[in-house]
Amino acid sequence: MEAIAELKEDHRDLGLTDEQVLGMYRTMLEARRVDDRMWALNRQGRAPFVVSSSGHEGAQVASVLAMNPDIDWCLPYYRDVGVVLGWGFRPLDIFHGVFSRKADPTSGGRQMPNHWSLRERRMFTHSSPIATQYPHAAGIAYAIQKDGRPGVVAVYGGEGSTSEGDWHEAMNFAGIHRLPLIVVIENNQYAISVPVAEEVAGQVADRALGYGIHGVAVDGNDPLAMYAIAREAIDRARNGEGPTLIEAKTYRYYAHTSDDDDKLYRSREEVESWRRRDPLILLKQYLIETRLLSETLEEQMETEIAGELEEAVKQAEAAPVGDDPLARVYALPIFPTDPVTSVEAEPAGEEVSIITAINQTLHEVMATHPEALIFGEDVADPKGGAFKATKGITEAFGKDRCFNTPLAESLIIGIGVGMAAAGKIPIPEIQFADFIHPAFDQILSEVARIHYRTDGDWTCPMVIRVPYGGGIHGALYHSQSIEAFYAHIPGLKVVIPSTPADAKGLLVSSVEDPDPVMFLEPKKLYRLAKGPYPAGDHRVPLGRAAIRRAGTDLTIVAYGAMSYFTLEAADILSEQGVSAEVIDLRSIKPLDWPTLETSLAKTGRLLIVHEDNEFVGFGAEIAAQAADKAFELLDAPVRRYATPDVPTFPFASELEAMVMPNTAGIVRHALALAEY
Ligand SMILES: Cc1ncc(C[n+]2csc(CCOP(=O)(O)OP(=O)(O)O)c2C)c(N)n1
Repeated sequence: MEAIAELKEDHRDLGLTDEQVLGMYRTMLEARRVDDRMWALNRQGRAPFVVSSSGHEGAQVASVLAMNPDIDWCLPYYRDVGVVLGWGFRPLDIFHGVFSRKADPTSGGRQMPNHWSLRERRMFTHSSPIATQYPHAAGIAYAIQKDGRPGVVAVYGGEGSTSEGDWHEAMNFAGIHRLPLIVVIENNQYAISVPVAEEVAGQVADRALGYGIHGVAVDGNDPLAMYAIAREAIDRARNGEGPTLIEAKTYRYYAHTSDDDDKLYRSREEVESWRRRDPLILLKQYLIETRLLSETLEEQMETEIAGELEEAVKQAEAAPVGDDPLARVYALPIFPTDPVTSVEAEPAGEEVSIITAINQTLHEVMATHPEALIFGEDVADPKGGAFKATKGITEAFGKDRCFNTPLAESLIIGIGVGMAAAGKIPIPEIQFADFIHPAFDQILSEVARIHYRTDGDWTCPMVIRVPYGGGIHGALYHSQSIEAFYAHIPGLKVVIPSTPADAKGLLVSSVEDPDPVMFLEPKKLYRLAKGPYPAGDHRVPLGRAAIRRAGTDLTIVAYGAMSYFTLEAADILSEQGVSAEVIDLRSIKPLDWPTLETSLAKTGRLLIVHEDNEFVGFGAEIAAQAADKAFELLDAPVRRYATPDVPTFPFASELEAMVMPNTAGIVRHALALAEY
C-alpha cells in the first residue's frame, strides 16, 4: 500500500491563519458529507438524481478560499459542492435543489440538482450543455475590466469540457483582452467513461500557451498547493496581468452521477489508489501533525455537520414545490390584445435607407444607454460592419464599447450572456444569418432560457442583430432565412423591420426590452427600402403589426423583404380590381394575432408570404392559428407562397429568381385566392 503523501506547503507560509485552514477543512468535510447524504437519499429512492463531488473538495474549497466572494464572480459547474459551500451556499440551499423545491435559490426546482446560481453573490447560473459557461465568464470579465470594477471571475469545469469549441473560443478571447479570469479545470481523469488520454493530447494546462495565457498544473488533492496556485492566479488577475488556466489533477470517488456505473470503465484498484490520496485525509493528517485538529475537535465538527444536514434534509424534503411552470418564460411577457385596424400613418422625417436608419439608431442608442455594447466580426471602425451598420460607432464611443471579436459566433453570443449578467446591454452583430448556426446552442440553451431556468432571478437582455435573406445574389450561404428556428424557442422575441422608421422604432424597443430579442434585418431592403427617419423619441412596440394597405378582398400577411414586394403586388392587384389588405407583421414573436383576426373578419381570405422555405416555415404557424381560431371567418383555404424545399438560394441570378418569392408570384397567388 502506498504511503499517504504529505502536503508540501505550510499554511503559515501561504499567509493562511490557523482558523482559515481549519475552516477550509470544515468546508471540505461538509462537502463530503453533503455528497454522501445525496447518494444515500438517491439509494433510498428519495432523490431522483445525484451528481457526485467526492474527491474534488481540495481543489474546490482551496480555490474559493483564495477569492473574495464579496466582490468576485463565480461560475461553478455541476460537481462543485465545495465551491458553492465556500461561496456562501448553505446545505439547505443544496438540498432544496436535490428535492427540486420552490425555495431552491438556483432555479426554484426547474433545473436538475447542482446547477447552482446565487445572484446576490454574483454566482452566475449555468446549464447542462458542457462548456457553455466559459464564454459567459469571459463576458463578465470583459464588462468588469472595461468598467474598472474590482473583482475577478472564476469559472470551473472538467477536463472533458476543454474539448468543446466554447472553451477554446473563450480562452482565445480571454488571452486577447488579458481578462481578469481564472479557469479552474478539475481534471478527474474521466469525462464520464472517456479517459483523459482520449480527450486531450498532452496536458490540459499546456493548452494555455496557445492562447497567450498563463497555464499551470497542480495536484488538486493537495489543498494547500491548490490554494497557493489559486492565490497567485487571483493576484495576477487583480493586478491586471491577465487570465490563468489552472489544471487541478484530481479524481472522483463515486460514479459520474447516480445514473452511471463506473465499474464498467474503472478498476477498483485504480479508485483505491486515488483514495489513498484523498484530499480530506491529506489535510486532516496535516492538521493533526500541526496540532490544529484534535480528535475532540473533529468529532465536534462531524456532529455539527451531521446535525445541520439532518435538519436541512428534513426541511428541504418538506418544502413546497413550485406551482407555475408556465410563468417567467419572459421577464416582460407581451400578449397582444388590441387589434390594429387602420393603415399606419408614416411618421415625418428625413428620407433614408434602412441601413442608414439602423446606423443612426445605433448611434442614438449608444448615446442614451451607456451600458450598451456593440461587438461582432468587423463591426469596429474603419470598416464599421460588413454592411456598414455600425460605421462610426467605435470612433464616437470608443473601442471598448464597439469592438471586433474573433471570428467565433458562439463566443459572440456567449460573451453577450456574461455582459448582460454584469449589467450591460449587449448588441452583438452576426455578420450573416447563414453563419449564426454555431451560436445556436448559446442562443437556445443559454440566452433564451436564463430567465426561466433561474425562476426569474437573472435576465438576459440582448439584441442580436442579424442580416438575413436572399435576393442579393448571395448563394446558399449568404441568403438564408432563420426566423422559424428562433420563433420556435420559448424565451426569445423575434422582430423584423421592413421600413426605416420601423427599423428605428423596433431597435429602440428591443434595446429597452428586458428579454433577448432576435433583430433580423432583411438585407435585400438595406438600400432598397427608403422612407422617413423619425427624429427623437420613436418606438414601435414589440408584438404590434402594421396594416400597410387597407383592403377588402383578401389579407396578405408578410414580413421583411416580402412586405415590400407585397406592397408592390397590391398596387398591381388593385389595377386588376382586387383589393388586398397588406399586413406587415414586424414582430413574429410575439405574434399580433388580434390584428390578423380582425383583418380576416373583413376579407375572409388569407395569403401568407415569406421567403423562408414553406415546409415548417413561420407561415405554417399562422396557417395553423387561422384554422384553429378563425375557421368560421374563412371563405377559402389559407394559402402560403414561400420558397420550395430547396437550400436557399442558387448563386445564378436566373436560378435564384426561379425559387425566391417575388412580386409577380404574389400577384399570381393572390388572384387565385381571390377567385377561389
Ligand atoms: C454538450 C454536451 N455534450 C454531452 C453532454 C453529456 N455529458 C454530461 S457530463 C459529460 C462529461 C463531462 O466531463 P468533464 O468535463 O471532464 O467533467 P466531469 O463530469 O468529469 O467533472 C458529458 C459527456 C453534455 N452535458 N453536454
